[in-house]
Amino acid sequence: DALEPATRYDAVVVGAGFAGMYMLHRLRGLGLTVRVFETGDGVGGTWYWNRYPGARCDVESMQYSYSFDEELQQEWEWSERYPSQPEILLYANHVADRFDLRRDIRFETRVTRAAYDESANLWRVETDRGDHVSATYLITAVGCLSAARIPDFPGAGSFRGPSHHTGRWPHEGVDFTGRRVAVIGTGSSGIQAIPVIAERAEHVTVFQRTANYSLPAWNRPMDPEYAQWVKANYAELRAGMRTSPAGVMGTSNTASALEATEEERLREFEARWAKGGVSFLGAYGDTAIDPAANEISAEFVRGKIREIVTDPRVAELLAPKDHPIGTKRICIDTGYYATYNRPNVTLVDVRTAPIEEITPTGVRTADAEYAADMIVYATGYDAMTGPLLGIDITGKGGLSLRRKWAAGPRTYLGLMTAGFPNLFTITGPGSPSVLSNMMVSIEQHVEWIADCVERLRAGGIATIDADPAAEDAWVEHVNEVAGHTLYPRADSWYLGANIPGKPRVFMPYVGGVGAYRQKCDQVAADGYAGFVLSA
Ligand code: NA7
Repeated sequence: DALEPATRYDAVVVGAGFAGMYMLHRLRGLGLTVRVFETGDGVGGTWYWNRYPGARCDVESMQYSYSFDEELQQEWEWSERYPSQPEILLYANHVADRFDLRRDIRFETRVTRAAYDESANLWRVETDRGDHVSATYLITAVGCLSAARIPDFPGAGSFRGPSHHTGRWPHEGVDFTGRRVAVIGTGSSGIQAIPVIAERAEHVTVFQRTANYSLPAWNRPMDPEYAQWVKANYAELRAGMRTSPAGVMGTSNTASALEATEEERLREFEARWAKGGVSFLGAYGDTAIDPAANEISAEFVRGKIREIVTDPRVAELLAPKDHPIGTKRICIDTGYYATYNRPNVTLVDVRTAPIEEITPTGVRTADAEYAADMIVYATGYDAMTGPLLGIDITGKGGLSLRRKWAAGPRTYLGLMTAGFPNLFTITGPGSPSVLSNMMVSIEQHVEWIADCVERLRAGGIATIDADPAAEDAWVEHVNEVAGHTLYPRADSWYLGANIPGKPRVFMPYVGGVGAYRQKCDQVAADGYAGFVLSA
């Protein structure tokens, strides 16, 4: 190997969000030399980039944190029921300090290429800063919603005012005072940002293509007694989360909505609505699989929207009708629907009259022009595959990942893709990741990968690769399980439907994090069944 020793690592990790940080910590614990590359100038990933007003996690604070270190989980104090972006970023930085992570992270550096060198059994990694390093293991921790996307609106470059994507928000913040703000997009990001922007801006025009279901967060200061109770019972509670369907606390009923009486349903729905957050979706066991059962939940939420929003025309526009509830990632809001009762907020339906162009002074749709001083793009991401395919990755025999995944991503367990030995993808497509509490999924993947690396090294195994047959079977299984649910009925980013030309493939695994963990553990216990190991 002609490379200098300083450019040779046991492992390269791409990304310093929660996945990359923990991966670094675990690999160090095994005595490996590790280099992490991170595009941002700090840790935190999603929470580093998403600094838009109102940005908040939709998983509760006490559940959205690492569980791997007892002292860490006992010492950290969350101030609210749902954690705000600034507080999660503080937490990420606290973890980086506590485990002295930064010394192995190269910031402001994007990995551009990674090629597997078969003769040396090494990954050759290049960055936009001219680094050339090599590593036995390449581990991507690039996130699932990190490739921000602004639709290709004609004239976007001509707009005279500032425009910002929610996922690339300026660090110095944005002053909305006296501004007329156009917000495009009503997914989680738009739904969180709009109420906060509306409090400050002169006027907000919201451009909605698809109405989304949003549930109230009822966010509030952390109840210290509750926090104490959770901390005292963390071991048991975390164990429950790991084996649950979505990696969160709380109870999901298995009963059918169709078998309950109207009165029973109302009681159940009202109780869960009053509790707040995702618990509403757990009211009945058939919400995600039976259209009629789903419609009952959906109609309850529409009823709430009609109660909250005073203008019936606006309420009807906000009431989602074209996809089953839960088939696009559910939104959790603070005052979203009520915001439309403000005199300075206008809702524009761009389903019937699409945006045709951005002009120097605003947004022009098929039937009107709306003046704006600023545009906020809450238009989402090239989810799951975007960040991976953003890197030019080539495996065995020069096979490029972009070519291999041209018809959609193919992985075994979302952990590896055949033909790319020793390349692990944390929360990759084919894993439950985005359908779960990310922290739980991240920890599971990191621990599985660390374990695997440890066993490979102990056993003198040079490479691990997915067996193409096992990969085919897994891809088929992921598809089949999704096909038993209502998920494929929505044009969601789970399906790549938000990106023109992206193959329509259901990417996450809907089987649940508990069942998935069991499967991964079984595979490892069986000597990595479905993987090919070579000495
Ligand atoms: P999402 O959920 O992908 O939302 C993007 C929004 O932008 C959604 O309402 C889109 O409408 C809208 N959009 C996208 N392109 C257009 C065009 N061309 N015209 C009009 N409207 C458009 O992204 P978020 O950032 O809100 O949330 C991402 C995830 O982060 C979320 O699921 C949580 O897990 C956290 P569409 O629905 O496609 O009609």
